[in-house]
Amino acid sequence: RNWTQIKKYDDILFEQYGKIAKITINRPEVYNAFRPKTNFEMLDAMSICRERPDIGVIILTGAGNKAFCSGGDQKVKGVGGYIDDNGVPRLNVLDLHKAIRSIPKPVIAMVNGYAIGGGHVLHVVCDLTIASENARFGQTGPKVGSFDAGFGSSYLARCVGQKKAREIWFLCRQYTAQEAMDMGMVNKVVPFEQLEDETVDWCETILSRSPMAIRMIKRALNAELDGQRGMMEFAGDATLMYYLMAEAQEGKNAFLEKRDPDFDKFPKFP
Ligand code: 1HA
Repeated sequence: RNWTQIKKYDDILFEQYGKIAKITINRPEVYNAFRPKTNFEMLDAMSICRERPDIGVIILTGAGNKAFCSGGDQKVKGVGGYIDDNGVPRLNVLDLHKAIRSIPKPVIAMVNGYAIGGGHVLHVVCDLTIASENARFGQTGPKVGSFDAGFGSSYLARCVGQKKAREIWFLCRQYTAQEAMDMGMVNKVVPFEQLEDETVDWCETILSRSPMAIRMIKRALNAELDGQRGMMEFAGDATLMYYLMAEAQEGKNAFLEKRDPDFDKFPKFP
């Protein structure tokens, strides 16, 4: 498969194949742990994906066959966060979580190995997860001095249930891909050699569906968990659809033409 580079970065690869974008954390020497720079680069790539009409779905993965992502890079963990190039402590992976939730296109985690700690949260936050048989899942926070009480807890519990979510966080054990699938946090498990083919196949099926319908479903499923912020995103898309209607155009045109709007001519539905 011929992936072409969209933009060059230091910590990630950012490529495209047809309407599919692929973001690959490219730090295999630390099992694709992220540092602040990695997250800034992924955020930049996500905003490019959001803007580009020729991209309909995004794959998130890790380089190599050992790890999807092992969470925050413990070598740069300082006091108050992960230290960036300017000495500022950051937890900017949380901004990536927000971007994954809010982009109106599906984001698929292609888990090719360990999804551990903050790397586990990353796959949880994605819309779908496809894993290879060698993948391993688990949280480590309470073992290494951390926790993610955001989507890494609340959305995890929506996926696997409250009891399992507490088990995952309290015990910090590792789970096989099959166990993760049985729990409801993985959509499909395939042999490693088939991982990309299977993921691209899922992407192409999604791409053949109505983008607006998929956008609204993602918004609605998010809104159920995201409170006022989720309603805002959902409502924003309702406004978008209203602006596409002649009824909304009539209001604007009447204002510009300095006349009263005539909304009577538009159909009323029961
Ligand atoms: O909790 C949060 C946050 C919460 C709120 C807001 C923001 C957050 C942001 C981040 C996080 C976190 O991510 S906390 C959790 C941090 N991550 C971990 O605790 C996982 C650490 N890694 C492991 O447990 C294991 O490495 C492993 C289960 C993934 C693999 O084990 P294995 O097969 O025994 O390999 P290992 O030898 O341990 O690792 C291979 C190489 O990768 C090692 O390098 P080497 O010593 O050979 O030079 C290892 O140091 C490196 N490595 C692995 N994970 C990390 C790492 N280096 C830096 N940071 C890592 N996370």
